[in-house]
Amino acid sequence: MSSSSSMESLVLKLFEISAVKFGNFKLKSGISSPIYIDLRLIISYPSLLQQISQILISSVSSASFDLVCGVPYTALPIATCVSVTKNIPMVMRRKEIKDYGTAKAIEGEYKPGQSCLIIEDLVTSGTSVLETAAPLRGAGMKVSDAVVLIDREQGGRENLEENGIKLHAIIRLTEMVKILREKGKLDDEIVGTVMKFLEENRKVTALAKVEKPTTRVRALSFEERAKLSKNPTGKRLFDIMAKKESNLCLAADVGTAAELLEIAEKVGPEICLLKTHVDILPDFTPDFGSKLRSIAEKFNFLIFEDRKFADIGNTVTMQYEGGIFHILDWADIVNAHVISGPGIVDGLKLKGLPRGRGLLLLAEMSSAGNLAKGDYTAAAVKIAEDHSDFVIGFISVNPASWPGAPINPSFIQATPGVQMVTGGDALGQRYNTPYSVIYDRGSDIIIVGRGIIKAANPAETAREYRLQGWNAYLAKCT
Ligand code: 5BU
Repeated sequence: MSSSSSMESLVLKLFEISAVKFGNFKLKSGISSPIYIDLRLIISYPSLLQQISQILISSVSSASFDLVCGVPYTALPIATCVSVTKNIPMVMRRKEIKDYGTAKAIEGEYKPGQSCLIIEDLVTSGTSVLETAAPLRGAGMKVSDAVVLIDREQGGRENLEENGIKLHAIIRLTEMVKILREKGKLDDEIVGTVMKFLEENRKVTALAKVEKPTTRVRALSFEERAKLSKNPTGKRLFDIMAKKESNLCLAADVGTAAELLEIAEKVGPEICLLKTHVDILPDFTPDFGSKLRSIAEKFNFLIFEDRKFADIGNTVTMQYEGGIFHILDWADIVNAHVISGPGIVDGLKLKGLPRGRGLLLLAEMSSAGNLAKGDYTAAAVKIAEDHSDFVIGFISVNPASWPGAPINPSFIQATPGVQMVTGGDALGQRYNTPYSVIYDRGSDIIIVGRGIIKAANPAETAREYRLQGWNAYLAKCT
């Protein structure tokens, strides 16, 4: 830990360059804060940047880490200075992946098993550190420590601790305020307002943004909603989610049936649901369904064939039951477009309900420019309500934005287009993060494909997605 005089000079310098401001600031969420910190400015003051980097690195033993990674963007120059000074290689996490085919989530060289120190300028709830830790862990790196310049003391330490990360903070915000008061930079009134604000905003739930809207209604738990579902598969899914503490669905879009069964075994403990596209498997055999079902029983997850039925009722009865795939025999859940009208639900229900199966309706889609919106989405909700013994919920993207939201809680919302970073692929897919899907957009289940199956360690990455999805759910229920 550095001496108190060097800390004082640092705080005064930050105040001088207006990296710490006092007044009345409207935060993104709309609430007013009497203090605002913006450390992006420090790149304009090289000696200050150097001073900060020196202090940061002296607070942790450099011998313990193989790599450093700054949380983008503000901490990147700090991490660079630390890397250069201590001769520790750096990796960078991309904030956005524009083109999945060419861009990587992590830049730089690393090996699975290497330990990586996260460097951040300011920690509030810990969300941004966790968002950086997740893809690093997903790539096989060990993340156990984060060093930050300023701790706003709003739950970050506890939230990181819960996720296995020890926080090393150089200075707490309340200490900074005290130093500025002692040096005559702030009057007692400002100090009082700021301290009160910090006190009132002390508890920030993991992954929740700093300022939760106070009017928010607590979401019902999955246990409570299991009781509301009128369909046995809907009930089971809620029960499994609650029991396994998982709202993660794996989109198992792998090349062969053999690979699918293999990944189901690996990721099984982390998921509540496994989604298939059975028509992409070149080595499909009639025993595929029973093999997958025995893995599903072993790990207690359900099977969802993403068949996206779209025809008239009579045709879909045959497509559901017959053909080569006999989907009805092994898939607990299937889905359908509502383009052809309610007859499609009647057709599928005729076969599915006697077997206790459930149906998800496609109310929205994740791909750019899709037409499932507005009246179409509302029509899907109406059809679901009219068939709530068989329809268990929706494929959706932003159910919180639907008219009359939140809609009937007996319905499950499942959302594809999820990765640790926002962005998209080259063919129109669009990605949101687990937190934004579950907390901001009001969904229940994150459906993740390439984010897991293309990871160096799918099981470990699935765990990260599960924890992110689950923490976001817990934040809604409190
Ligand atoms: P990804 O690799 O996470 O992009 O995979 C997403 C999966 O979800 C993939 O199997 C799609 O077929 C599926 N999906 C989707 O991405 N968007 C939609 O609107 C619907 C399904 Br419906």
